[in-house]
Amino acid sequence: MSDFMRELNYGQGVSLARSSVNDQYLALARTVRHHLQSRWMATLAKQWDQQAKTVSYLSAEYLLGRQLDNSILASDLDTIVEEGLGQLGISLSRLRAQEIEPGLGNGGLGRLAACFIDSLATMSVPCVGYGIRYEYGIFRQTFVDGWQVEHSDPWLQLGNPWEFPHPENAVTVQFGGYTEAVTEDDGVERTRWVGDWDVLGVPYNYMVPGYRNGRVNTLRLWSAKATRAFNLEVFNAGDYAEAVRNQTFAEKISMVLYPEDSTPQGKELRLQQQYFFVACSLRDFIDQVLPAQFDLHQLPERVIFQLNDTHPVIAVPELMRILVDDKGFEWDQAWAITQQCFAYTCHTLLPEALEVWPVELLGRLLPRHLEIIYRINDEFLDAVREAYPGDEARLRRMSIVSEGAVKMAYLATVAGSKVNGVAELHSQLLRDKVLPDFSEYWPDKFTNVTNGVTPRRFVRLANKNLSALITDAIGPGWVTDLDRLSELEPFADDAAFRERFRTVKKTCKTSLAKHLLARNDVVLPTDAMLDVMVKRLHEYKRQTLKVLHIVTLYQQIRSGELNADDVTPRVFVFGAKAAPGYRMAKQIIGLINAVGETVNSDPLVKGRLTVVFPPNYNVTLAEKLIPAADLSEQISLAGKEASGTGNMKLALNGALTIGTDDGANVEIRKLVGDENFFLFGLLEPEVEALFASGYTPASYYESDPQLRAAIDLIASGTFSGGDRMVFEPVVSNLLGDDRFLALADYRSYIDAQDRVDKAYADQDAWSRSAILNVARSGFFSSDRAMRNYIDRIWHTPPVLDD
Ligand code: NBG
Repeated sequence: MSDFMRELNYGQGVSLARSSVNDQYLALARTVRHHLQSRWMATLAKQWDQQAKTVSYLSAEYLLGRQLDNSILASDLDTIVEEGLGQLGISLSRLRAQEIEPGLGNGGLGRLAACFIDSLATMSVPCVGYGIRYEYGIFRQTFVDGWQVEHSDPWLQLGNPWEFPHPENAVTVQFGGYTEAVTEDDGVERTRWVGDWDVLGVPYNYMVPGYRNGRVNTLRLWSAKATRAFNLEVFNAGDYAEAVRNQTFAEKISMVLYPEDSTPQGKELRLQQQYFFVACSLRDFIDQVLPAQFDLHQLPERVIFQLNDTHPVIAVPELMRILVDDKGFEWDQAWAITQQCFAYTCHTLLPEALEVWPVELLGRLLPRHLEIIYRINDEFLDAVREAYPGDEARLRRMSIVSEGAVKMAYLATVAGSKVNGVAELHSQLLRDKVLPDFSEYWPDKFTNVTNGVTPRRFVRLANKNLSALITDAIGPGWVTDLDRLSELEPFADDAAFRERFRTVKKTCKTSLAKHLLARNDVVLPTDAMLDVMVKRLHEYKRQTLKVLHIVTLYQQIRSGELNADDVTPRVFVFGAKAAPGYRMAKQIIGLINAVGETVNSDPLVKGRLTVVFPPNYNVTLAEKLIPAADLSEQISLAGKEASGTGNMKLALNGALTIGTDDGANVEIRKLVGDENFFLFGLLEPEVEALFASGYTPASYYESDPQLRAAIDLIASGTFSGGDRMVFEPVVSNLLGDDRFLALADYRSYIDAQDRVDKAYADQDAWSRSAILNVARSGFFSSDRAMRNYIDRIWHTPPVLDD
């Protein structure tokens, strides 16, 4: 603790007596950070010595969650810290609560990136994560009268002890301008891009500690600064705003995270962000990570740039530009290298979510890159023409550039050595539906890697009680070898163990209740089934279907059809942010809150049905909520959810899933067994068939009295103070359009919920199923996902001790 006191006194410059909680938090963070720093240096030195192949993960988002706890856990300091602070009369949990989580991501895609870099560090595999240091992360959500209101997230305001700025390694990135042909000294004609304006990218390094293995990798996030921030002459002339205009203009590039999930935001600024961070990253990798004078012909032996969705795909023409224009490579040679250095992960199936950029915009912002894309496309189409002579329609379908727009997913597919989806079903549909021509042309290029989640954060840290129970039963090895959870299987049949498991669940609920009371002044009953639906708000995820279930139960009790005493007490917990511009999603948030308000205050259902919707769902809240859950709602329309990762976290924490045959649910069900999973809903081919035959949602409304009663109750204004117009958009959308087939799956969903109730009535059998869910979910570790990427795509061995 002398380290802590030194940091407090000399780092923060305060005495213990006068220190604020924030001072103490910062001092503790720096103390822990010191522990990791020597390991960080050693890891980098070892990787340098071995000139090891490195994963360069390019991702516009990293949803990291809080750093303090994870760093303490990774460096095995838990006990020392807790005891040491205790002696000083400081509570660790108070300091923990002081940390503002870096919300540099929207949802699953950003959280996945964070899980992956955690796993790579734990597996001693060299990795640099590259991304953007957004000044403002994902917006903070509050509710006003039940409606979402967004606030900026100034997460850096109180200081950030986890980052190391390196302005001396700043990179200049240019935009705009034109290209020209120049004859170089060697007499060869080359293209030169003359930019119009530029910005500086300043790197901020973050440590990514492996779990107790002495390894620390790097996450490098870029912050935009002006190259010439300040004009003294103009300032002296008195025009202060004009004097800093450049600064404002440049800094906006890394100012905010686009709060979109699954849909592209076709904004010029977004393209600027994308090019900004990949241009910085490629330059950084070549200049800083590789040795000076490195022969770039060998690049594929030293790096694989993993494209996390299409956001970083502009890196492909950027590497070509560097090789051809800056380094003087022949085009063919450069292309051969580029194709080996990239791989692409697709994270969606919604066609509207595949990024395209208008040719006009690309040409204006990145004229050289557009030329390069045209040439890549021409040569690619020549090859296709040769393979399929005379098939003009196919050429049109496969063209990277079409109708004035560049399709980034196509560019990534053409350039990547591998293309993968994120769950079996998703990869299949990606091959068959999204990129069929490409998978026919390059069958071996396509592969699957089912997502995973880090057991360190989402079990070991989030659920200390369950972790202790597991370790007690099978030893601590599961934390880095999650398959070993299978050794828990026999314990499912051990009555005493089931009892202990139930006690753990109960403890998690109590601690969640305490947390929600302090956080949101919400009272959470702890003796009911905790039925959890946490994820971004999206129509395809079908939060409305969940609402229809709640309203159905409520309606049945109100009408006397059901006796309240016969209903399984449930707490329905929602967590969801809606993209600020997504009106229907915001309507649905309003509806959930309105239903909650009515149900929670109706004495008729008191203690039976409770709706809880804490605002601002984030990683920190997830870590509290997931351990307490009994039931996991994974109810997307089949064929729409690429994978899901919340489903994995919930199963690993002993929640049973009610879900459709979609994304990774398919694999969860296969592994945990049908009898420990509540399946419902149309299968993906049935969805297709229903659309093909002409879907009429109103017919389901007409023919199912319970469904009709539920929708009528919403339409009647019961949840909106009698005002029938408030939720009219939701109702008319369901009855008139219902793109995501909520009404078609309603009956099957309600029936499955009845099965849930029956199963829950036998607590002992339920615990058995829950334990089996834990025991059989080891596959969903992100360590396994990383092994798959390494074997199938990256071929990056670990750097081990000699
Ligand atoms: C999301 C999918 C999820 C998936 C995560 C991580 C995007 C574009 N996609 O199903 O919707 O689990 O990616 O792969 O955010």
